[in-house]
Amino acid sequence: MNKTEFKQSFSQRLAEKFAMGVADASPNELYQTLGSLMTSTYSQDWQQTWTDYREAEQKQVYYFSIEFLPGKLLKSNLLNMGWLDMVTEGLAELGINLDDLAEVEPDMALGNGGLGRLASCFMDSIASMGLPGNGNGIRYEYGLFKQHFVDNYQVELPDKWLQKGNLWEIRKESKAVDVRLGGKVFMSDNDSGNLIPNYQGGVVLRAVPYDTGMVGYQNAIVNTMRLWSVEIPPEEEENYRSIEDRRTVEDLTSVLYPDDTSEDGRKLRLSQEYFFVSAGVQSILRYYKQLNRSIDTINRFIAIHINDTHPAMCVAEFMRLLVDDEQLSWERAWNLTKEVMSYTNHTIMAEALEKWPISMMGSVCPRIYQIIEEIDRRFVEEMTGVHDFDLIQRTRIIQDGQVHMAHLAIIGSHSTNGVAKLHSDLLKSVVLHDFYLLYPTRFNNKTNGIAMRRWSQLANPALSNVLDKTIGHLWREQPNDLRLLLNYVEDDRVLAALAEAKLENKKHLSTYIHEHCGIKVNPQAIFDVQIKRLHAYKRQLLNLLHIMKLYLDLKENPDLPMEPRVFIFGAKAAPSYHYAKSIIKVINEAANLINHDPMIKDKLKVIFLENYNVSLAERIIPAADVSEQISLASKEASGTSNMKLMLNGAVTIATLDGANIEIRDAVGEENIAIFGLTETEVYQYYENKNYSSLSIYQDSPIVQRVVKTLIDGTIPNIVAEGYEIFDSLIKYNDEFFVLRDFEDYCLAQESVNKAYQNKRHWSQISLRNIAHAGRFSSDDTVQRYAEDIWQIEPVFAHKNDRGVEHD
Ligand code: 9GP
Repeated sequence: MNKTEFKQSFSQRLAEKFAMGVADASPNELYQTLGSLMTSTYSQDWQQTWTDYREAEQKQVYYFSIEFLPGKLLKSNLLNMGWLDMVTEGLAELGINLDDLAEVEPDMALGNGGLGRLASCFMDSIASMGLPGNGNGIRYEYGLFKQHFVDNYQVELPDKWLQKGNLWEIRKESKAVDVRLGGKVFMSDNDSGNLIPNYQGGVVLRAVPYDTGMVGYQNAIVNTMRLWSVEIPPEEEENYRSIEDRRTVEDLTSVLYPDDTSEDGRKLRLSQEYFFVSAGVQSILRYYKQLNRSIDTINRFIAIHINDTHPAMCVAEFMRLLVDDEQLSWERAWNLTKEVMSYTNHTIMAEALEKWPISMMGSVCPRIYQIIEEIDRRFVEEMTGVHDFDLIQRTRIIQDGQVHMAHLAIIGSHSTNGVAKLHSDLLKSVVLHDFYLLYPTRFNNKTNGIAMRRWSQLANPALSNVLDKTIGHLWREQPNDLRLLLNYVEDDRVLAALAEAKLENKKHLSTYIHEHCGIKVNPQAIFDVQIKRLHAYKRQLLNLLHIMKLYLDLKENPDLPMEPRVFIFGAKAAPSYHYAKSIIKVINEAANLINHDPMIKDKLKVIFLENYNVSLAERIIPAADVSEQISLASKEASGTSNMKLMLNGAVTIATLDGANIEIRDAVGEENIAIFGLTETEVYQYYENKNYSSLSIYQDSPIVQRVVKTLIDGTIPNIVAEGYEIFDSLIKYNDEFFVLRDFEDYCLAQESVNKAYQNKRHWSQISLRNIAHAGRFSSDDTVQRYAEDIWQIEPVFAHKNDRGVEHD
């Protein structure tokens, strides 16, 4: 479609849909019109992609994830369709600003953070690499809560993202499946002497899929992200007369991560997990049976990926369908299951490695529990005599009345991977060491990656223009081409252009900050950014303590030679995570104090932006000078904001944790500020049990001075929170070694301050960071998954009527 045709089609579609012309239409009506024009255009490719996969009997991967965080799709779909420039211009000629339409789109936030965003980067990359892959998840009616600050406290409001409808999704009633929850199950012989389950009680619910096209980058491939929503089957309607009964059903896919502080919340969570697992696996088998292939070859056509432990029941559900429905022997079914399944671990934090009480699992999905018991029994039988008793007891699935989901995922699959080199090594040597002894060949590393298109081309047009002018356009398709930028590290014009692009982005962000926080910040200051979930191990507190040090230094000496700094935070705390919410309160109060202290002037500002989400990340990241990646070494599995910020030219202050290590290896020591304990030193403290935050506190006047601001009234309105945090550091021995790393962190900060004073040198460091970011493209990451784990290949060439060909 050319621009003239687009304008015609757009106006015609607007008239058909809303019976009005451009002048009368609201941004939402214009957005709906554009979206519908886009979906009707790519739906041909979507159908064709699917037909190609089926006809060629391509092996496909199904990526099961309880979280997806796509953010907004309008611009990214336009970019991938090859329409972005044409539509931007065409709309402008009609007097419409594309950005105004993009504003209207709700930010699709069906995830909490890194895990969900990674899943969405993968969806983009899988399609863009022409790989046959599908997402499988839950269509939550309410996404991640909206964060507001009231009296500087976090307050959570519901995210009604579906209120105005969702134009990207298609409800596919014909693809619905039934999922059974609760009740009891007894096994008995059928007429042919096979064991079959007899179900008593419980409920049968309808899982209805809503499919969203995952548009590949200018390759005419459109894959599917399938999200399941619960409905009452029409034939069951009469059993759900009361509003309360209906609400119990609807709750199943209503909210993301229901509060798991209560028994009911946890049960609901487990039900959600089984619901989307069962629906997804059933629909895969239904598809496979249409191919008319023997069930024995299913591993050659289907791969199922278990993203974190939440979908680990895929193992048991797949077994259920093969054994109960297809009547395969246990052994045949088990071999197939292991070949089909693979698992990624995303954290070493014990709280995220799920365990479910056997009583709860027995009541939510009794047949699945029986199957897990049998997997566990056979595991113990198989290992007995081969490995020692204690090792078997430590690795079995059912222990102390609980089902260990990570154990199920590892035992029932052929591949377990971590998400950065250090993390994968720690899995082998510490966290999952016992399993590594049992299955050494199953373990591998797949360092995370990011969808470069969203985080550079879409988020940062100013930088993209400089790159186009300097190294040509090819980097847009081949991010490794960013290395060409290294040829310009001494080129003053390029360095100045990069600095100018950064300043432009900082001005935009300053305007946003002024509009949303009422604070004026100086775009010439260092924009120092920490954006991620609020968690003690991520150590936003360390950042705050350093800010307080700067504040006290400035109060003592207002003429202190320092580059002005704006510290920017974006973070949501889990609603039931009290300590994290206290940290938010304290940062907000400190910000209020510092931002309004006339002595500090422009030298220091602290901005905590409300409601951090994908769209806000797209605003903040291009404007960042400094990227804070300061988790305690060994605790952050990978991190991905570190990659996004580096791609946008920010200089990283980092501990040697997660993917920071690979970033350091890529850019070299001189282009990153590393500080803090190494993972080995952290583990030495654990082994020797000799960490004492109190001694550090007593021995270091700086630490004392700064930590005391939590309780001595320096920061107002934080009596309870201040003591809570103070106690966590001093009385409870500082779980994440904040005080141990504090002085080293201050030195790293000082080195950044110094480096920024020489603008040319700073731009050179920034350039090197951009130039080396290409290796963190999720296109490469999914390619490695495809080759090593899923064994899937790109689809064959086909041409659509837009003339786009995939080869
Ligand atoms: O905490 C990890 C984060 O380090 C990683 O980048 C991300 C994607 O792999 O996963 C996060 N883990 C979770 O959100 C829960 O396991």
